[in-house]
Amino acid sequence: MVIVGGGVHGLATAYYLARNHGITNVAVLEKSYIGSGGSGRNTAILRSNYLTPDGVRFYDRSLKLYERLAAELNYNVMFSRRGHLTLAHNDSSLRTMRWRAEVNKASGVDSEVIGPADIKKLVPFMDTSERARYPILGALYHPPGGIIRHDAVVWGYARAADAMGVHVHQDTELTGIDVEQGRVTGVRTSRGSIATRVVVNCTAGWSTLVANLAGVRLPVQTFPLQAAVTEPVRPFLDTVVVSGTLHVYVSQTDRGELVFGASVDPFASYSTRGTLEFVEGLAGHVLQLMPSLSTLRLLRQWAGLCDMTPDFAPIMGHTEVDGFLVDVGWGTYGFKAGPVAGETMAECVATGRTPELISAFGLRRFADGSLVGEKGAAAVGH
Ligand code: PYC
Repeated sequence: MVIVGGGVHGLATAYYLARNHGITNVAVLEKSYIGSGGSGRNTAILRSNYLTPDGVRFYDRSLKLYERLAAELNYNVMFSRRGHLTLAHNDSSLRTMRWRAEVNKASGVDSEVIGPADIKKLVPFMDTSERARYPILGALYHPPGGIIRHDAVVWGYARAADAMGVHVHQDTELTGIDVEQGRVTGVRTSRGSIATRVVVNCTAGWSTLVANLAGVRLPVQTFPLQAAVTEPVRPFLDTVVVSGTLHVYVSQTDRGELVFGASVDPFASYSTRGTLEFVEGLAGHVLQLMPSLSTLRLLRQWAGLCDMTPDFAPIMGHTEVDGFLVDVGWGTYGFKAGPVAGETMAECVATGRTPELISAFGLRRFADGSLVGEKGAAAVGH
């Protein structure tokens, strides 16, 4: 079978096909180098504190797979459980945090709403006083959340899949998908053709273009999401902090750098260039939250592409073309879903059945009107 996209989703799908189902006749096609797309362009935040029961169960499984990934792959992916705080600066976000906490707890996921005094204990340098320009009323605290080394995740899955016989073809662009009488028969690439009955679209940014090659239309729009990193400083922040109201999230890596992100860019585009407008907005918001960071220098910035669906939940599973499957539409949630997406897509391909964990995420839901509604769990505004 052929997997399109050599990011964490494609490589994890190949790995679980081989490991869980003994299927090793698999080619992963990557038009650039592995991890060059969204997998290498995110802020590596892991969490499962979602809003819908479908989302919570799904991301909880991913977090559990991430927690044991280093041991499983025998590769140091630098998983670091930090605790994850989503700040509420007004009554309506506090209400959403309470809602999320209850849905999380009902699914056995550790999350609770805490007040300013407890936030201060977790992040002592944050201004939790009522004098702040945007006073903090409370936060959703999610102890299992954390960060990981995203490149290592990609390399670990690729190495393990390769060791089981999967072929990873870098610098190989998909140029066509052959469909005869409603079923996939092969693919064409910049380096030759492959006869196959199964193609899995695990791309981000290009997911609609790849689907078009099979004649499948996806309800997806692509937006850049920018991020930036500072020079390294002594460790002082061991929690992931998110403020949806101020459009900012921040964590400190093991190297001491602060990694920041904000909202998606306001225009649909395939651009992965950083903009001055983004850094100016980011700096303003960060300093409203943490004024003491004003002397830090930004080292670099980057952008990844986010494929947004109408309900902010992914599109996974079979399509109307027999043998053409999709694992797309991840918006700003893709990296943290890599392991569970790989595990469930592999099961879907190997058994021909849709696993319960992804049954809510099928493409048909847009025709049926049974949407999932995961926008309230976004780290920042869209
Ligand atoms: O969902 O945690 C998140 C996130 C952070 C950055 C982009 N998405």
